[in-house]
Amino acid sequence: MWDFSVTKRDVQPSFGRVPAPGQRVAKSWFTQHYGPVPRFHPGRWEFRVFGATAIPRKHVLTFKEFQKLPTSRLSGDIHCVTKWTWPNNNWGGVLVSTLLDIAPPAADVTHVMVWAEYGYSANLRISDVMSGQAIFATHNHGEQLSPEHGFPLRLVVPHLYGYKGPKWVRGIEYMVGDRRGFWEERGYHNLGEVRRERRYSYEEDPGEGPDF
Ligand SMILES: Nc1nc2c(c(=O)[nH]1)N[C@H]1C(S)=C(S)[C@@H](COP(=O)(O)O)O[C@H]1N2
Ligand SMILES: [Mo]
Repeated sequence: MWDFSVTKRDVQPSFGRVPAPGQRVAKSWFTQHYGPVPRFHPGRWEFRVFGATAIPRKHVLTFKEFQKLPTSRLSGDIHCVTKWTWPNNNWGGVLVSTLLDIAPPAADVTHVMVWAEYGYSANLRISDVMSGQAIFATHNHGEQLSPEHGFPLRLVVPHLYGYKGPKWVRGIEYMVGDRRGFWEERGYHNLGEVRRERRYSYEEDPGEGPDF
């Protein structure tokens, strides 16, 4: 049983607000990524939905087609495992759940891999992206994302650490089992929930706890 007294840190029940467990609020929005910032080629850009789709075919959307998808908003922080948090965001874009409705996964899909430029990837449980708590963001506070922050498209999943939110997203793969993504293969936690401080897979895991 998860007992909050085992951690010395000040665990906030509302992890969506800062301070989240073990985090500090940054004074400016840092950029954090591996490798260079890719150039955007609108004519060549496409978004691929592939893997275990309900209808056994690939869905490929051009940038124009992607821009016609129904948009939504989502507020939520970026929490980097290195302990900075960038709060008070108002993301605009396409909810992952909207895309799941438009290009449904097969019934036995349990996980997704979100793919980005240069082969960056992050694996997520389907339950983490299903019901409107994850967004393929194009905007923050009504402004287009800058290239450094993922223009034209990035994933934001506020209840998971930042590495679960690829910048420069190019597609989603539906999976019938789990596979580790880029940072998950390199020691970052496979699940990465902020409220449970699941940062690195070699750290002692507090185990399953209550949802609050
Ligand atoms: N393509 C790509 N996306 C990425 C990363 C990366 O290395 N490559 N790093 C992740 C990490 S560790 C964090 S904390 C966030 C940071 O987002 P920001 O640079 O917009 O603040 O981006 C995530 N998305
Ligand atoms: Mo990060």
